Amino acid sequence: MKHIIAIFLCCVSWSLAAQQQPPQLFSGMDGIHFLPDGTALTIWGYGWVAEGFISLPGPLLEYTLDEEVALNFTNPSPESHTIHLHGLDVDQVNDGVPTTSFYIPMGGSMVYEFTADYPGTFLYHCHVTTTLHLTMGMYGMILVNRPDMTLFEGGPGYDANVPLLFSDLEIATNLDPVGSFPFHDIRPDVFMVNGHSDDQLEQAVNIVSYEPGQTLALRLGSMAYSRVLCSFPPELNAVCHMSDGRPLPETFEVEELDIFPGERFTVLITPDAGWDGTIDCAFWNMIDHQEEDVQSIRVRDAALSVDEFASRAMKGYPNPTRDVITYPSARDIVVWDAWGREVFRGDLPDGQLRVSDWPVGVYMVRSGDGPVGRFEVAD
Ligand SMILES: [Cu+2]
Repeated sequence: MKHIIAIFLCCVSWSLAAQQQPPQLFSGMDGIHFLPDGTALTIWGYGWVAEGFISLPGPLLEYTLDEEVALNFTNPSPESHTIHLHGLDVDQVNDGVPTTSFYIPMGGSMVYEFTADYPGTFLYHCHVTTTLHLTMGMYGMILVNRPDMTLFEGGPGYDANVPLLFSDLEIATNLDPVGSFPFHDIRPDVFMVNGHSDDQLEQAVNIVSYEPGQTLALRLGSMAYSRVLCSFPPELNAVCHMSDGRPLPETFEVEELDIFPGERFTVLITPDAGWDGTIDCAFWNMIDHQEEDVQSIRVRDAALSVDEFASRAMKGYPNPTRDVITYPSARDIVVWDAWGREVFRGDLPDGQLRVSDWPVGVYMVRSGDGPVGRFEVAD
């Protein structure tokens, strides 16, 4: 349930903020992304100005059907960027393709304006030297929701959205973007769902939880270089209703779903009570058709106990925190801030990390060579 609650909270706080002043997105080229082993990798990407850091993927942008959207964007980074609104029916000047509209140069700001006139699952990405800027991390997902929680007019209802954005990157490119040419040599070696891989997907916050009888709308989209093949176990009762932001003429029960770069699908699942399993997503290289990796999205009944699966995650309590966070393992602790700067290294004799004078933000923590976790210092 935590995952779903987090999504709801995100929507609520966004819409409250929108009534006062629209939030502002920024682009940056000095972001940090943590691989499952804790290695910090440079990324380019998007973040909220109010939060001040770049996330991978970029922030989820959620709008209500028929909303007149004013997407504020500013670019303090040293190169030009744009926001291409992939799949949305916007006019040419707001489409973010620089050759037919405009670049946002270093120090520039712009408002992208459009009407959210179709419900569905969409994507956004930078359209400047697209191949490079994409693999560096400049992308995110857009949802346009109907207020009555149906997928489209006359369509089925659902209880919550579950955004699932597939992507990949090549470590060598992120370490040396200038040396990435020619682009067709880029061969991804990190494969992600919502920016997470491997053990990170097992952590509680990334598990898709459901209450028996609930119907979840999986919002699947791909920003990967790879072809992504997802397998849906029959216990999920998965039915595909939408493709690329439009209702399908005929729905179909999903066992396997191929998602090619830039595609989106909306799949409703109503999992059987008590089920705990995975949607396995295979990443296939598009050039030589080799299967490179499988990432597993855990789906589980919210009533099942939490401890059995979260043991590999570095979990502290409470999270978010303002004063102290307590960890079960207390030796050889390293903490980084959202910019990848090491802010703590050492043991915690009483298991307690004191953060009362730390800036508000997201931090990564690792114990020895063991599990990696993430916590938030809140206001
Ligand atoms: Cu860019």
